Amino acid sequence: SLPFTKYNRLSVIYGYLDFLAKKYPTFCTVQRIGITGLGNAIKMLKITGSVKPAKLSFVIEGGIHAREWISPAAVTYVIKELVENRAVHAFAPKLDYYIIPVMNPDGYEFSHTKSRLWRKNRRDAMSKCPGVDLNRNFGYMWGGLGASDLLCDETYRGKSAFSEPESQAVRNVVTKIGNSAKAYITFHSYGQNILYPWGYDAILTNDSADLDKMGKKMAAGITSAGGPVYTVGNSAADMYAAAGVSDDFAKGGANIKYSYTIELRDQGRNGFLLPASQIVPTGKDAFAAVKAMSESGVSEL
Ligand code: 0X9
Ligand code: ZN
Repeated sequence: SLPFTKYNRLSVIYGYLDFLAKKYPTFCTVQRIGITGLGNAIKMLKITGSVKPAKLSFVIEGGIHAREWISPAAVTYVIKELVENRAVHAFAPKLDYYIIPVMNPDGYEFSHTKSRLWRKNRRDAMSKCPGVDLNRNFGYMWGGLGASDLLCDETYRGKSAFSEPESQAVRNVVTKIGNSAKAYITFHSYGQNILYPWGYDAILTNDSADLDKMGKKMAAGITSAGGPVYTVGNSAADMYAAAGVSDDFAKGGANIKYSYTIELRDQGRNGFLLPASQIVPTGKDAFAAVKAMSESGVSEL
């Protein structure tokens, strides 16, 4: 029902979410969790587990960076597997999934229509330097390393923590779910890395051994499904320090234990311009990671 042979525009992705909610009303609902500066809805699909009330919740978010087209595509593929292939009933009846495939709709559309390598949102679209890096705008250690206070920079953090409707929307979802939230995955590209907090500096959490173990389970799930090697490690150590990222907020601000950034394919050969022929294979990587987490001990906590 959704073509995974090409990168779909926002309206097509949203149409798919609405279609699922209509076709599977007993366990799929679409919510508008926010509205962007340019008036686009920020939509979330909630997939409810068959055992009610579900004990645990997973939050999955994609498309925070406009040009990383594989992220919304892979997250949409995960949705397809969970819903249409009934994976959700098979391995995760006790889980509720809250999935936001395109967190930055204004930027995503701009990268399709005007500027392919756009990263930020489109705040002050008419100004000389529009846009806030939404992955520097979250309110945990906001304003630290790797987060610029200069409007024109690619990593501009915004005027204040949670100044943007997109980050506010995600914060509100996470806060509303509360204690049942056990996992948070934000999908990006590229690099093939599974990264865990902290991202604001090369400091490990007290439970980093648990996060490392689960990260390795996800990486093993990906290779078992036929995918490539994904590295596992601390965000700031394996990549670079960046403050105000969404998974740091999920971990430190919302107390979600298993919080990760996953950088999808590839390793730089195509970079952000990953060919559409890679959508299905990369979607399989993402699904294998979600599945590994869903099947793990998390569900028994
Ligand atoms: O810089 C980012 O926001 C992420 N990389 S990307 O190339 N997709 O823009 C990395 C976020 C992971 N966290 C840290 N490295 N601190
Ligand atoms: Zn990114």
